[in-house]
Amino acid sequence: MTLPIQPDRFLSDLHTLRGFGAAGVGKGVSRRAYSADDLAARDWLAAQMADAGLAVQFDPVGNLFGLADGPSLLIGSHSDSQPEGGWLDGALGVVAGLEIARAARAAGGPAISVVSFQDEEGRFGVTTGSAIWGGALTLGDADRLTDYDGHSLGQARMALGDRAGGFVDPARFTGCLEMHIEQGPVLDRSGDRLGVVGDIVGIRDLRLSFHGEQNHAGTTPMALRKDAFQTLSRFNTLLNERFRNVVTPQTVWTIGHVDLHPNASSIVPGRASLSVQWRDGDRDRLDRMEQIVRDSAADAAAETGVEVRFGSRLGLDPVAMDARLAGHLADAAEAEAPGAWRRMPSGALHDATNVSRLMPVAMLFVPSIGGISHDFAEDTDEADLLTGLRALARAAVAAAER
Ligand code: HGY
Ligand code: MN
Ligand code: MN
Repeated sequence: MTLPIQPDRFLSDLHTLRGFGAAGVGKGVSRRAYSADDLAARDWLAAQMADAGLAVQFDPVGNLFGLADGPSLLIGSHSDSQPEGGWLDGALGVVAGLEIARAARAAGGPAISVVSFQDEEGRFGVTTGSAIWGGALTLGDADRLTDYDGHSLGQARMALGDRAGGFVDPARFTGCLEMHIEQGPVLDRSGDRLGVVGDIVGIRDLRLSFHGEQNHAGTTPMALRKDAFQTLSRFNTLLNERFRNVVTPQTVWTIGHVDLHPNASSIVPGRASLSVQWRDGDRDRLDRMEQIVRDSAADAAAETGVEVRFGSRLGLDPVAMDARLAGHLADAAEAEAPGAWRRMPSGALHDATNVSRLMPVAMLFVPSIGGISHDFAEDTDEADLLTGLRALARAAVAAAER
């Protein structure tokens, strides 16, 4: 059976969703979890789900479900964004789920439910909303996580108001499919139109801070300084040197957030707060890297006479996708893009990692132009968005038939 998906409606909905938090140049968005734009986007999605005949349910963290009656296949992703994000990261998978659920209902089956997870982009944690639903993170621990402005998740989710209901029972779903932009260069460079994900890498994300001595930048002799930025710089040098013996060409690590205090040109910085994140497909390597991070921070602090403090540390282990569901995606990819698709790992994290603790799950990728994502410039050719939608719909029918 072929579902009566409507490409124009799907593209129109993607553009409408992009209007919530539209920012920057091109098609960029800024729709941080729990912001007014995020909640407005969720309310709009909830209305589309209701129009599609799905029962709308927000859970206590703001994960939004559109539920079909009885056992169903779950399709979705997330609708929050990075501070400078693209219009497709997460949104593509949610809107594709919505379109397939609508088409399936019009066709009289199969039963498809839709989800938009909350805070996948880690304002507070790492894939926070699905991590809580999947059991990787307790709601109590999550509530204590803070963003870079010091707001806690517990405070932020009060903005849900009376939207918040109970958690959805995962047992009602037979499995889950997530479509996503690749967010990397592999498909764009190879010319393949689709990617079927085999594994998703693991991640560790650690916050730490160096505490030195704030002082006058003109009068404080170099030998007497406790400069938190110099410690940070030394830490980064040690890290890159020491990682060399442990990493593979696929391993990645990033110091993506730095807050220097008080951040003024005539003041020796007294404090540097930062995030260190690393990703790899091998759990043991992730653990060995963590030891190097902690040792390098301690050594850099000792060499420069400052104190190091370690803060929250979050992590998700590498996971494999379900072979049966990935097989349906591979069959669908071959049908929609004959000879122009590949199996590949995911270097980005996805809600699918957490959902895999609850049910079989698999992922489909479409190309990212220039391999660019987590940037306003992120985009994908319309033809590729539609090839992805058709393949996902085809796989959903096959998965529901078992
Ligand atoms: O960072 C990630 O991999 C995801 O896009 N949140
Ligand atoms: Mn995403
Ligand atoms: Mn992302």
